[in-house]
Amino acid sequence: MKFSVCQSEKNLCKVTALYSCSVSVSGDSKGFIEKHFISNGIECSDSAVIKVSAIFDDSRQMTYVEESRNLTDEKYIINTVESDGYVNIVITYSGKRALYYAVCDIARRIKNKVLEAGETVDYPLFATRGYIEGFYGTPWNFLQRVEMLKLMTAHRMNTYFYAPKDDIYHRERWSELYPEKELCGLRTLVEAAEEYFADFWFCIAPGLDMCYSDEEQFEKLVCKCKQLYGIGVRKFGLLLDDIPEQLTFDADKQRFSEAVNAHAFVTNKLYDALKAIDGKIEMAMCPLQYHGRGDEYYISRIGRSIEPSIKIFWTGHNICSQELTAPEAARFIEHTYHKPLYWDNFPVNDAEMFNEMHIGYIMGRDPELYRYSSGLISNCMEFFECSKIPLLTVADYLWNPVCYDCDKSWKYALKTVVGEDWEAFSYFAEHLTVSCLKSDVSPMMVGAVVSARTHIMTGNLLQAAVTLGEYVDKVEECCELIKKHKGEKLYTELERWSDKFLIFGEIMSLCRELITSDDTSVKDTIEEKLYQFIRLPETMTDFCFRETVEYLLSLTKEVQ
Ligand code: LTM
Repeated sequence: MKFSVCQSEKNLCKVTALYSCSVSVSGDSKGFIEKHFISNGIECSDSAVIKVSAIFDDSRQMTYVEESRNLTDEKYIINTVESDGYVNIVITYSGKRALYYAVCDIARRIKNKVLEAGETVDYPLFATRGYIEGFYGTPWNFLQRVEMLKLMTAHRMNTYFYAPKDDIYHRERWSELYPEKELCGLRTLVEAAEEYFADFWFCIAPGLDMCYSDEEQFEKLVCKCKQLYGIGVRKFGLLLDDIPEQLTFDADKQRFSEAVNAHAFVTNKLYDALKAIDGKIEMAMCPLQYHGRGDEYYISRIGRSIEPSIKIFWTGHNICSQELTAPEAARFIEHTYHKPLYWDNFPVNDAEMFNEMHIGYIMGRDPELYRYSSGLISNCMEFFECSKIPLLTVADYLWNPVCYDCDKSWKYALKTVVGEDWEAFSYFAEHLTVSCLKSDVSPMMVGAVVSARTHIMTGNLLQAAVTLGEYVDKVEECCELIKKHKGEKLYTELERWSDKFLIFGEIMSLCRELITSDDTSVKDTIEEKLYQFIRLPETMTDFCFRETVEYLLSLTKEVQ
């Protein structure tokens, strides 16, 4: 069955009253609403033109989502009426999280000047929507983690998994308790997650050296979880990815014979131990085999052996899957008796992907996936600022995968992260969308060079120079922007790629010149710059860039 729209919108029309980034709040939830308006950059004053109030309603119509047959506390209605120069907004909400989302939603509409009169009913389709710090590389710091929580929850994600591979206390020295300093950082994070209505999951990865049959080691595992429980953690992930495929200890070999039996044993045992501490604790696990068809021996056996309420991570057909489809998820369910919790390896760019920068948008995820999964968690890049761009598109997809529009979402993400210069920046960004999801990139450049080549082939060199020139002007503007912002956080993370892009810009400018000139020094400089460009390992631009430059060089050879 196909849905055209999930949420409903009635009689919407653009509000015409004068905009200012200020609202006047009344009613029981005044303090709560004001706090979150302010944290979203909206001022609150009693005399503002936009008046906001809220009504709580947890009746069935406010808590039930028909498409997913789920009850939720995230559904809200925004009613906006414009009269006598005032705009009255009434929020009806089913839970505090829904009210928080409604306030963030209204704040966004005010800031982007897209406030509309009428009624909007809104709710998510994916139940679990979030991201995981699960990459290899330098972990984010605690300030960054809080900042990301704020940004992503304001865009209606509800989950964060803490699992940095290079936090030594998460993996390598899993059996040791966190020292006070790190524990204090984690406590701040747990508190921030609570403040922004996110579920915080602490993950532990003992599989590199744990002897599963050793009671003492198991006690250490529980002890570590208790330490985290002490600072407010109520959700735990046991990660068994990227560990030896065979059992290493004789005691384990004798007792379990196969790794899968040991993994099921330790998962269930930890689950029981955590439940004994607090019945409300929830658990997720990442199996040793976390990608594939979903019907293989290991994954079927682990799924059938562990408690049904333990969530199982799954990255799809591949470690980094180009597509995640509903039929594949259905097969996983059939064989494991669990809905997959997608660990989506996008935008992560660690390991052999280190020359790629993934600031594109999410795509290739089935719009119906929410029906066959318990949710989707996006694995981030160690590049904190850059991760915000793809993650914002993931947030959009997860809230409403049926209506997700990747171009619109990407533009919004660029605007939000880059600011007013986002359009100029997009001339650089479009070259950085190569990933396991997407191989065709640089659409603006491809359009310009294809059209310029057509003019050259029909003998219209002047028109070719004009066509290419329009694009080159934009690239030059973009290069100036990159130079101007050098040293800023986002641009520093991008430096390896922007250095290469600046050479690209120089080559493009010279190519424009070459079309109408027969100066051999231009040609020599292009050859030199192209050599520099090619030698840099960073992945950038569609292959037709090099092909076009070489074509132009060969062409002038003939002319001379
Ligand atoms: O994907 C999983 C479950 N584990 C690791 C991640 O930690 C890593 O970031 C990604 C991408 O390299 N691949 C993995 O196998």
